[in-house]
Amino acid sequence: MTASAWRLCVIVDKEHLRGRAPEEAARAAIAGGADVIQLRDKVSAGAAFHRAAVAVGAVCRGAGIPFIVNDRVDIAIAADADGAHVGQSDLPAKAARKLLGPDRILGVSAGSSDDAARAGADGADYIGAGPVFEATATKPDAAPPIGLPGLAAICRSTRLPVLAIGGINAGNIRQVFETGVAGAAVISAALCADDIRAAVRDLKA
Ligand code: TZP
Ligand code: MG
Repeated sequence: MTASAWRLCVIVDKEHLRGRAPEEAARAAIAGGADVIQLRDKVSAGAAFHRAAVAVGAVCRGAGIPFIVNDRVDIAIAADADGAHVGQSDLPAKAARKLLGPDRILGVSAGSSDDAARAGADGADYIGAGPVFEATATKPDAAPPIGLPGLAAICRSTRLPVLAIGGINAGNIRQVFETGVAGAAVISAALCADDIRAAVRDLKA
């Protein structure tokens, strides 16, 4: 499945697991209908991040769902993930592409059409666009929200599939999809729920 077919990406974020194992959260998200899983860990040392990547990767592979590692291209490759996702202040997209090779998937965050154009030229397969809505506690360093008009502008400016991110929940996801995005990515709307599977099912519906 290429990124253009991803409707819902669930980001399994170490800081929002509420005591659950990352692979357990991934399994529940997949059961609810997640099309792709991304593992994000801003706090652990490399050993723990790698361990989690291997465990989540095994769950995704077993379910036939693509698995992406956030930030750490080295861990994505070592854990044999399907790809990596880098932000504007991470390893530059061109360098990430060089390490990933032509076949692994590269996602790049963009807050503007200029960012998206550069990402495309540097080898991105998809754009993570946002934050769309007011930053949640999941990303304290998030830039100001681009809003639905900003998201629509990015969608119009690129031929790459766009995954919207930032403050997306079951109450606003319909509007998000009206902008022309290929899909949406969520952290809290899935992970902060008591029942991840049910929350993801609601988002998907
Ligand atoms: N990048 C832009 S906003 C964001 C990231 C990783 C956080 C998204 O988390 P949530 O809880 O879905 O708003
Ligand atoms: Mg990053």
